[in-house]
Amino acid sequence: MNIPPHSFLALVLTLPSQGQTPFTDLTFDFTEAAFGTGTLTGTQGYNVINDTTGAKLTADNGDLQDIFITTSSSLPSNATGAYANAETVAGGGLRSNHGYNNSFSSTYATGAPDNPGSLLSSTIRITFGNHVTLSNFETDFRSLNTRGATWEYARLAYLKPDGSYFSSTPVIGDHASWSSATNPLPSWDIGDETAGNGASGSPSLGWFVTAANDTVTGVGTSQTSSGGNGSKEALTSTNGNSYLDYADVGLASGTAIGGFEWTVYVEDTRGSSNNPSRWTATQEFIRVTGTVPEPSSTLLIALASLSVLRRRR
Ligand SMILES: [Ca+2]
Ligand SMILES: [Ca+2]
Ligand SMILES: [Ca+2]
Ligand SMILES: [Ca+2]
Repeated sequence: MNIPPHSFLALVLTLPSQGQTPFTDLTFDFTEAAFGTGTLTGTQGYNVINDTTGAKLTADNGDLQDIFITTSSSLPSNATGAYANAETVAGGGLRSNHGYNNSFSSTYATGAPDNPGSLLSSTIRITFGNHVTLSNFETDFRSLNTRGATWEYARLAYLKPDGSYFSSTPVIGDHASWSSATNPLPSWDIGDETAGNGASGSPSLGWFVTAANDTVTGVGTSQTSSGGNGSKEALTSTNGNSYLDYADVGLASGTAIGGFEWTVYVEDTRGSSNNPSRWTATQEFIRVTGTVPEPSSTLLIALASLSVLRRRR
């Protein structure tokens, strides 16, 4: 090819902008072949949408990766056997496994107090390629705020297109402070629970917490035990349905988003006589509406091609 670079650039810039192709309610439950099964580490990308037609792919067609999943965790350094990891499972779902693998006495050095307050977390962040724009995102979970000897709770966040949060991260604090923070109950439109026993709902734009804390009883004694599951453990009764959607977090219909992030926490509220405390929480599906590709991608791809062409000259 013997086109002077400037002429080629002019040609690229005058190409008509490629139209955007809408897709509606594409649902992924992580059983799709692209996701595979097994432990996730770092960031992994998946090609699951046809970038031209907007259709869900059944096999890799070689175009761009559309969904990216990033996993991370934080473990208390004083708690032997604390763990957190994430995996895609064969039956479907994106699961976090987290907890304290050892009995209390094998977790801490001799003399550790009841309710040591150690906190672990497991974070899963889902984002999308630049060629994907999103105008709706629905998702569902199970086992976010489960009863047991330790306190399991979760924070869920919609992300702006640039990956930031819509509002600052809600503060939950430890088991005791959350009890006082939610007594009297906050004025959330959903999530009212027993006064003084924590609460679940949307504390601020883009955020939802499942953080009832009467899931554990006897905190401060030598042997805590199970209370009841949090009322939003599986996001039932959330504005007329049983999954998370824009209405649950104050986002207007059609709001552009860039992704979603969820973090599950376990505060070690155990007493010295407790056994191991192991947990899971599972994202069952995501359902997305939007377009491919974004308006500028034709130009970006063309410019990338130009760059390749120029290197080859
Ligand atoms: Ca794709
Ligand atoms: Ca759970
Ligand atoms: Ca809902
Ligand atoms: Ca549900």
